[in-house]
Amino acid sequence: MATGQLFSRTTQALFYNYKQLPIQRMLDFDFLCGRETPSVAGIINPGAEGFQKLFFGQEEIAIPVHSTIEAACTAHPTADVFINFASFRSAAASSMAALKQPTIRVVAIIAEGVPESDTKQLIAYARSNNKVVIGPATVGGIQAGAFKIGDTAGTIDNIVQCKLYRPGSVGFVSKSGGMSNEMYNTIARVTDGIYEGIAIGGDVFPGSTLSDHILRFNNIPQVKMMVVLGELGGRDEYSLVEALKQGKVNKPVVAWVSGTCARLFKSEVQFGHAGAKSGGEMESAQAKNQALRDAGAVVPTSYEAFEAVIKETFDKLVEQGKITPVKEVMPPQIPEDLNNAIKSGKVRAPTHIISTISDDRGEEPCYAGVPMSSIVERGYGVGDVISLLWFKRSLPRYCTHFIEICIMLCADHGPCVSGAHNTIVTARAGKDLVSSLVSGLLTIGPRFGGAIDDAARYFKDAYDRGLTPYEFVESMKKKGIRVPGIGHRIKRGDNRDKRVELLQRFARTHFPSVKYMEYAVQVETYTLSKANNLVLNVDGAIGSLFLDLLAGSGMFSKQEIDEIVEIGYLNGLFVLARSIGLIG
Ligand code: Q5B
Repeated sequence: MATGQLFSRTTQALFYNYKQLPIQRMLDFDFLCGRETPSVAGIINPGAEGFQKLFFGQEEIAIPVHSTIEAACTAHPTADVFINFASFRSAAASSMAALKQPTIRVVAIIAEGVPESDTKQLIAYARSNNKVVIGPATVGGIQAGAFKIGDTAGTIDNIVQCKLYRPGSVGFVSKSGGMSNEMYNTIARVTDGIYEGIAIGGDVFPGSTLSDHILRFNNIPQVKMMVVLGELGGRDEYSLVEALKQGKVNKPVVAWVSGTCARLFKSEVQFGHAGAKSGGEMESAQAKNQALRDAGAVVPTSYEAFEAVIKETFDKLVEQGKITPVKEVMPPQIPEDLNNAIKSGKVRAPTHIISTISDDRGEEPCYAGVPMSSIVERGYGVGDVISLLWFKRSLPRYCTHFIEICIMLCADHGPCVSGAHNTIVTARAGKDLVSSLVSGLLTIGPRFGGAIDDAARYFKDAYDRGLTPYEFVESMKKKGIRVPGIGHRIKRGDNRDKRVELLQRFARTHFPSVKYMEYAVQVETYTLSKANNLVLNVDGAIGSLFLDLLAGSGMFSKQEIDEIVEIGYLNGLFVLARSIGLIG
């Protein structure tokens, strides 16, 4: 890298603390400039490791994330700029750790409020080790067309407007980061643009000074003139005055020290920055402007006249043949982020999923249109929630009560049934709750708990077709299909399943009609004549009673009932219920 140059088109940085937006802005700037490699080589996110997906133009790239500064520097030995987005509490320690890495050459500290004693130590270490600190309390800096620190120069629109995607002839340094954005605009309007711009930060003790950068710019052949924006407070501008007096700067310097309005106040005023307060006459904007003028800088009479003198100086250099204004190039278009484009109404995108039951777009989630607060205020139970989320309607209380009874009765059936057995074995093998639960749930099928839907299907078909229990059972036998909902390994005709009895009692009391259940009982009477274990089991009881619920409640059309039975919702009741026992 040439003397004086801090950055180039191949400079790469390590970014401390994962901040998606400024990193993406750096990568967007890279793309705008036509860089071949991303300017962020790695991210340091204390305690985290892996990758972060970001865009480089239209392409998605994975930037490595490291948990320590040391690991990042080892992994990316050519990344020599450290961009520190740590808070003011940890910025000093992490900056010192970075400065101590042999591969790191420049450290930019963004945080405001870093203790002055810490900054002084950083400055001392950096100077004695020939390293550069930019900041603290800065937005950073930019080399046009080459490299940008974090949020410098703001949005892509602003960067394009200020022509920062290609180098111009002006070296710019200011204390204020916010004002540097303003100045990039001003300079782009009246010159061929910025070559490099640095905001040194508003603290009393900046890591590098206005004169450090002016002297550096003086050694960069592409920089033909310099613009300085100082501010009241501190004596930094006087080191520039000294450099000018000693003839160390041989390119035109246009300067303005802002804060001349301070004299309008009766007492001392602290402006935005920690360092922006005049400690005495020497530190006033007026005194510093005069000193710079006396030392040979071009100093306007007011900030308003700053633009005109920058233009005059630039035009003179063009006339003298010292500047050949750069040829304009068209930067590429940065693809817009989908979310932003949608927000601004520029594009529309189809949704991936449509949910007709849940809606979390408003202030509170809704279940089938019923806000959660109503669910609580109306004293709804689990049965009501199931009725909303599975059946998209509020069913009468006797229906939702029936659903709750099904869940309560099927919650457990001893440790030896397939699901419980598997869950217990999995848990004893040391697996976690979810794995143990799932291993049990996966046993639910036609022979264990998963016969409710088939029971509903076959009982409905047989009843609706007017088959006698005999015709139904024998036709099933011919097909080699066991009647779903009939048969149990333990229960017998003389040792009925209590659950079945309880469900039947409830339905006979509350349901307007139990025709399907009565049909199932007739089927059971016939199968029991064949073998004593061919009882109506709990799956068969729930399956047939749910047909009665759907048909008798008057809340479902015939088509909807056919659809529910065909799709198969009802095994879900057993899954839900048995999860309670398996988790226990
Ligand atoms: N036979 C349940 O079998 C069981 C027949 C049949 C006509 C039938 C069996 C069956 C249909 C599926 C069903 C849900 C596997 C069960 C549940 C929840 C649970 C579980 C728990 C809980 C029992 C002996 C003879 C053979 C067969 C004939 C059997 N079933 N004929 N229709 N349905 N049912 N599943 O006792 O002439 O000797 O060849 O598949 O409804 O899962 O507690 O464990 O809460 O956890 O082993 O209650 O019925 O009888 O297979 O040796 O058959 O009966 O054809 O005749 P078994 P098998 P044959 S409730």
